[in-house]
Amino acid sequence: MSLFSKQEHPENQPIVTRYSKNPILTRDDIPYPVATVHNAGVVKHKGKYIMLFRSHLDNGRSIIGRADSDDGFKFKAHPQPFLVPATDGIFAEYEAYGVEDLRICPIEDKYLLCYSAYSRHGVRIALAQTNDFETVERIAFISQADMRNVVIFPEKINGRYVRLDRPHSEISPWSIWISYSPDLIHWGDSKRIIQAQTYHWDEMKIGPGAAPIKTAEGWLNIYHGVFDTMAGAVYRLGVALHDLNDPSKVIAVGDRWILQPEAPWEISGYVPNVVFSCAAVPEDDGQIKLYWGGADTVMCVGTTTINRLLQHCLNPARPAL
Ligand code: BMA
Repeated sequence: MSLFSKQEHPENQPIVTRYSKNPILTRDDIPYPVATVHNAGVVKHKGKYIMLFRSHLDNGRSIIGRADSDDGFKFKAHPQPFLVPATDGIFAEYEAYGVEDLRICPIEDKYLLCYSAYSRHGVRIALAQTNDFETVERIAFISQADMRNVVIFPEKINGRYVRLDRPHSEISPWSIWISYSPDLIHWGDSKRIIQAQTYHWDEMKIGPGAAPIKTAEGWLNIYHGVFDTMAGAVYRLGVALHDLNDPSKVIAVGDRWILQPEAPWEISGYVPNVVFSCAAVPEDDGQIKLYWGGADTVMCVGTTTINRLLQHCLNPARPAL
């Protein structure tokens, strides 16, 4: 049977199976005062799952905490936050309103951390790195404002670092762009590669979610898409497939979402009707653990497989642009 045949993709089964004990981390699990736990980066490091989650404080600004797990489902939070806004220098200037939605990208012998830095100047992306999740080194801001949702590919492609990002535009809907860098600091050759689709579940805006996952068929890009309704925006997740050697070439974008708000803690909370992902952890057997924030309030996990997502991208696909 072909990898992408319809038979392997029964319409009536969920693409992502929610973990039965969701939510897996809430503010009640955090040993310091926070209002929410959501939009976490997660990675497998030395056999353990490390989660770097966002929390709103009760002044409405965000910090990043850390929780660890042996199985990827049951997490224990550390007693202290992992990353809070810097207190001096250029980072203090641009992080003053908080740090949000951190993505972890394993590359070479380290982990790159990309997060949204908020300040009176707007939102831009900061790059930091760690080897062990004990010490963090801030490196640089890698965008101007207004930019969010940067994910870096886990290996260099044709000698350059590659990222997906989401600049803001008043003229066209927020879209997914690609950019390249020789050194992680200077980025260019930018190009818009996937746009929101009119009168579609992702018609209002789209943005990168989890760091891309390498498969034999291409790079899987799990992204978020937003639809505006009379009752407010609904955040869902979808998936696209990019060419392995030239990820600016989009092979397919799945026409349908892979996850939408359905559980009570996804439908109601700090911001209702939101599933928002910053992380997916591929396992050696082709399984994927997908992590998402529910209603900007709690952390959730579900499982899917590489094959399932590949099939979904093509059955049926929608235009990328
Ligand atoms: C986006 C970001 C995310 C958030 C989402 C839903 O614009 O702020 O961090 O999860 O809205 O509120």
